[in-house]
Amino acid sequence: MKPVVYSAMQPSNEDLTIGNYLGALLHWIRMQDNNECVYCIADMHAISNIKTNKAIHSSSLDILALYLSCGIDPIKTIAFIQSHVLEHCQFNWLLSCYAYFGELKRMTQFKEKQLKAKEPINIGIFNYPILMTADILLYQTNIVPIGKDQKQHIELTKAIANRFNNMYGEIFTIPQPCISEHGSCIMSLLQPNIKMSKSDINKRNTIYLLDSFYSLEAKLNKTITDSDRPPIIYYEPIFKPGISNLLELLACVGKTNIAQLEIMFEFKAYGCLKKDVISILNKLLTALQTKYFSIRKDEGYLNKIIYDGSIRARKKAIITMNKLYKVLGFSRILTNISNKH
Ligand code: AQP
Repeated sequence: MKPVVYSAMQPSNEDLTIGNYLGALLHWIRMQDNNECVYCIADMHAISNIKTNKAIHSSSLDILALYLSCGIDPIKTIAFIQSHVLEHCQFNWLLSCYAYFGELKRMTQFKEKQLKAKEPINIGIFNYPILMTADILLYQTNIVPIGKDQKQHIELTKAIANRFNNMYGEIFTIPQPCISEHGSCIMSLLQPNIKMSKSDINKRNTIYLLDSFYSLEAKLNKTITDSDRPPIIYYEPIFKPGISNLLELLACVGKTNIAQLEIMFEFKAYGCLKKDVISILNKLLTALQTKYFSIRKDEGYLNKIIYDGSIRARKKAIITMNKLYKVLGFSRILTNISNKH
C-alpha cells in the first residue's frame, strides 16, 4: 500500500499564486509517482472567503487546468471538487462534535481574519479547520504537503484524530505535514511581513501564475525592499523581509541555494536581484501558460476529470464514513456511490 497524500487549494480566485506553486504544488508533482495522491479543489472552503460565488464552478475548472499545466497527472492522482464528494460536509458535522470551541478560537488564521474583518465574520471561517480536518482524515491521509500558514491547522487535525482514536480505537491514520524549509511562506510584494494570498484585494501584492510578462515586471520592480545604505543582499527574513522574499523566489524557482545566491549578489544592487527574479519567473510562467491556455479551452475534458475524480474520491470517503457510522452507533450503512451532480 502506498502512503496517502492529500492536499487542496481554494478556488477563491480564478488563478493561483507563485506561493501556492512553491509552497504546495511543487510537492504535489514530486509526490505523485510514489504515493496515492488525492488533490482537491476546495470550493466549500472558498465560499467562507468570497462574496460572490456565481462563478465558482468556472473558477474550479481554472484551478484544475492550472494543476494540470503545472504537471499534475489526472491518471496517477485523484483530482476532484470538494462539493462533489458529499461526505466532506457530513464528516465535518461529526467532527465538530469532537472539536473544542477554545481550540478553534486559538487558530491564528481565524484571529487574523477576525481582526481584519470590516463586516461580521461568518461561522464558516471559524469552522474552516474542522472541515480541513474532515478533508484530510476522510482519506486516511499519511502526508499533507502544505505551506507554513497551514501548520497550525494540521496540529489541530492531529489532536482531533488522536482524541477520536483514544475514544474509539484506531479509526484514523495520523497525518504528518510536509513543509519545505524555503518557499513555504512566500510573502506579499508590497507588505513583505504578511503572506502572499490569492484573494488579496491589491493585486500588486501577488504574483499570479497567469500574470503577463508586463504585469510580472511591473509588480516586481515595485516590490518593497529596504533603505539599507549601502544596499546589501543577504537572507534575513525578520529584518530584510523584502530582499529575503526575492532570494527565496530565486532560489526555489532556479533550484539553487540561498547561500550561493548571497555570494553571487554580494556587491550587486537590489535592481540586479529583481531583474534575475523577473527573468526566472518569466521563463516558468511562459511555459506554464502555454499549456494552460490549451487545456482550459477543453471544458469537456476538464469536466470528465472532475467527474471521474469525484467517483474515485467518494469510493474512498465512503469506507471511512461507514467505519465512523459503525463506531458511533448509527444504524445506516452507506453503500450508495452513485454520483449525481
Ligand atoms: N504565500 C504562500 N506561500 C507558500 N505557500 C502558500 N500557500 C498559500 N499561500 C502561500 C499554500 O497553498 C495551498 C493552498 O492555499 P489556499 O488556497 O488555502 O490559500 P491562499 O492561496 O492564500 O488563498 P486565499 O483564498 O487568499 O486564502 P487566505 O485568505 O487564507 O489567504 C496551501 O497549502 C497553502 O499553505
